[in-house]
Amino acid sequence: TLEGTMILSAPARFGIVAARFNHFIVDALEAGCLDALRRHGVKDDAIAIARVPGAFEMPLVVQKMAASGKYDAVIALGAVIRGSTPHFDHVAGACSRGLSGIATDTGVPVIFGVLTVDSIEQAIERAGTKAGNKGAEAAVTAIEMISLLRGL
Ligand code: INI
Repeated sequence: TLEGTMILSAPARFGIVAARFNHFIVDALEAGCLDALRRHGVKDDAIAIARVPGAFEMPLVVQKMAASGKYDAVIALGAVIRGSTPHFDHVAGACSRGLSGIATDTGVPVIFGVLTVDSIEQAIERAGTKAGNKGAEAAVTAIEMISLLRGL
């Protein structure tokens, strides 16, 4: 059985792409992500954070980071919150579609830490309150994927 662990046997470098839109939520995801990486032994100089205007802009920057060869995993952090128009569907769809092929194209794990929710309350629940912190989960998922890929 080939399985990743949550322990990095050798140092790894992480790219984080964080959206400014809904920054109240995304800042909490980023804090959770950084906290989890640091508590798994990742040093600050092994983490680069790129900020993009919104989730729609994420795929291009994630793709550039993943293809650069500088990172062992790239974590996308954002929050797309449904409004009263179809805008949500375009932004969330473009973001998830755009991100989905990057890992297989580049061989670098891309972690989807983008909330797609119906309300601000649901976003808050997933950004460090009763449903945990999806940014922290994304960090641990990145570590697991790096570990798994190293063992294949
Ligand atoms: N961007 C988000 O990251 N989350 C949202 O909820 C959102 N909504 O709902 O509009 C959003 N829109 C901005 C979009 O990502 C682009 O930055 C913008 O359209 C410019 O291309």
